[in-house]
Amino acid sequence: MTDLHSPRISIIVPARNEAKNLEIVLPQLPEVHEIIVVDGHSVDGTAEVARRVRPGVDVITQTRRGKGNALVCGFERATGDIIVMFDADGSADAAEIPRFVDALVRGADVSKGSRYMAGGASEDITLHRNLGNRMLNLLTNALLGTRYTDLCYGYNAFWRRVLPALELPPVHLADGAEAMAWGDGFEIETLLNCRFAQNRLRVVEVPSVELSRIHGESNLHAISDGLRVLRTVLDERRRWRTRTRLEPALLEAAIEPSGAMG
Ligand SMILES: Nc1nc2c(ncn2[C@@H]2O[C@H](COP(=O)(O)OP(=O)(O)OP(=O)(O)O)[C@@H](O)[C@H]2O)c(=O)[nH]1
Ligand SMILES: [Mg+2]
Repeated sequence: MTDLHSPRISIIVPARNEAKNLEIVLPQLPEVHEIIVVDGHSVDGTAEVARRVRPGVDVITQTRRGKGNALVCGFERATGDIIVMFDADGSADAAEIPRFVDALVRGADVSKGSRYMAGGASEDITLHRNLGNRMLNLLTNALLGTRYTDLCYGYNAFWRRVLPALELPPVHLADGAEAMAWGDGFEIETLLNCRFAQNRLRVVEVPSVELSRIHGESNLHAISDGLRVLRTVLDERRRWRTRTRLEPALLEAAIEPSGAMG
């Protein structure tokens, strides 16, 4: 059986007005190294409910807005070896956590949930969003040379040691701005997947069944958030190309004899 204590696991739960769902979801989580709820300035008592139903939970408030910023705040706070991204609305099944951890312990850098591989499914997705997701998967794989089956899915896990290589948006911006930065929104999963690939990390997809949100409404706006995902893929492709082109040039500069500098 999977040992959920070694390596140490940090479960990060982004939550914006999810008090009613957290009452059900948090007690279902296994005993692990730490559970971090990242509150998105909720007005429904999310933070208080989290502390009441799961004593010992670490509740922090995100620095800006958006699910992406919430996750990065949670990643920074985490002290475990493995980070598990876990939605607060009841759509992620806690019983699948060992599956994600297993893949990591067996050698993956990242274990990525997929609703579209054999054994995966979604009870929560609409026809339009399903179609949009499939198109974004195809396009991304064609542009980036990846083989993801579920680019935008939020249930994933990875070793915390890979974080610095991902260069995610800082939780505190130099100018102290509170407006959303790129990566702060629902494009975060896509951004992560692109950066995993850019860093040539070993990503193993694991089948996952997305359950229905229990209470409340989605924060996602299919069209505008779909466009953010699309822009992310295009930006990341450009970033990737620039970086690959830069590398040999930098290397040449580094080996240039010092006398040549004049
Ligand atoms: N802290 C924080 N959490 C957020 C924010 N936006 C979304 N979340 C959380 O991120 C998770 C996923 O958001 P959802 O609104 O369920 O989006 P979704 O899963 O794409 O949409 P549905 O499938 O309809 O539920 C939930 O736990 C939300 O509470 C935010 O701005 N801040
Ligand atoms: Mg959801």
